Amino acid sequence: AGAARRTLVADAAQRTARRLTTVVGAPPPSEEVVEGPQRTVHDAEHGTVLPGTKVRSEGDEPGRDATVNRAYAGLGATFELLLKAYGRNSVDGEGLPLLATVHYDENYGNAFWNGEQMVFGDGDGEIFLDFTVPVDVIAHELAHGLTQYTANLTYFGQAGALNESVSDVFGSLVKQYTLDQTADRADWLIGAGLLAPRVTGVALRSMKEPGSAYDDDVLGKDPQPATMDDYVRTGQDNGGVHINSGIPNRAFHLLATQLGGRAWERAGQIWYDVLTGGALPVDASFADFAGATVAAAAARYGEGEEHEAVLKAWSQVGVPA
Ligand code: ASN
Ligand code: ZN
Repeated sequence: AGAARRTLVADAAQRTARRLTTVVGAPPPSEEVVEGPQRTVHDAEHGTVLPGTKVRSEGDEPGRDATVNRAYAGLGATFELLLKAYGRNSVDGEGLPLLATVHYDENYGNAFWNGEQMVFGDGDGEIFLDFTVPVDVIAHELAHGLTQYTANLTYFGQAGALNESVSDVFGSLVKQYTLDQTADRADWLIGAGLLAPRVTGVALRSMKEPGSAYDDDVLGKDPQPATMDDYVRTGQDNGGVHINSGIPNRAFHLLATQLGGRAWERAGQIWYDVLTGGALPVDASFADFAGATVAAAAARYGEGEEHEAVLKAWSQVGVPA
């Protein structure tokens, strides 16, 4: 069954009807049935043992811990974008259960995907607040799972910066989808609301204006370049994966705003097609990725405005496509 034919069966009555048709020997339904997310949120209780204590399972009512509830909702929002926009059943396409741990360690100023689950720190309250606050940060971590199960981009150098950028792209798209924002109305920030009040800055990163997210005594200045002219060669950060991701991030922003409308529709579809298309090498360079987006745009939409806009966006950031 094609992606468009998948259906979300939410209510028990339909499930019962399906069981009954099976009992009387009717052929199984030809459509793949996606049941919805299977979320579990655990609490590390400020330790580092994973996954920690289970505190909320799929279908449970919200509890008293807002961090748990935000993580649960963020996993749901990411699952929903993947399903509704791209017909994908969870990050692996096969209904992978989504597992998150909150309250990881003491004053932990980060969040990550460990290859199997998401992990969120509370921040120290001085520089970072709770990492479950921005939905795009939750979706960013989950998108590392999506990349792992698809293009599997190596987490180093340009491929690593593409891996990071893909997480920012789908992180931002989940936020835009949740708010039903068009590309021109979105803030294109990653981690807005995450910086403590005393930090001079607005977010972790800006896809629209890389390098402008913060400029602070403690954090320093946002090191992201906006074009290849300012590409950073460094041995830090796996070869600058969180730095040079500014370049493909801005290419996506330029494409989405050039096309207009909802960014997860055409721009997001092109990026999703590249990620899942099976033609991208795991050690892809920016130019490899750019070329793949041009080919994906032409394959899905023909050589019209989408194809033109993709070529223009990469040229604006100095990447040959
Ligand atoms: N929050 C970071 C990220 O997801 C953690 C890391 O450096 N991998 O990119
Ligand atoms: Zn990341």
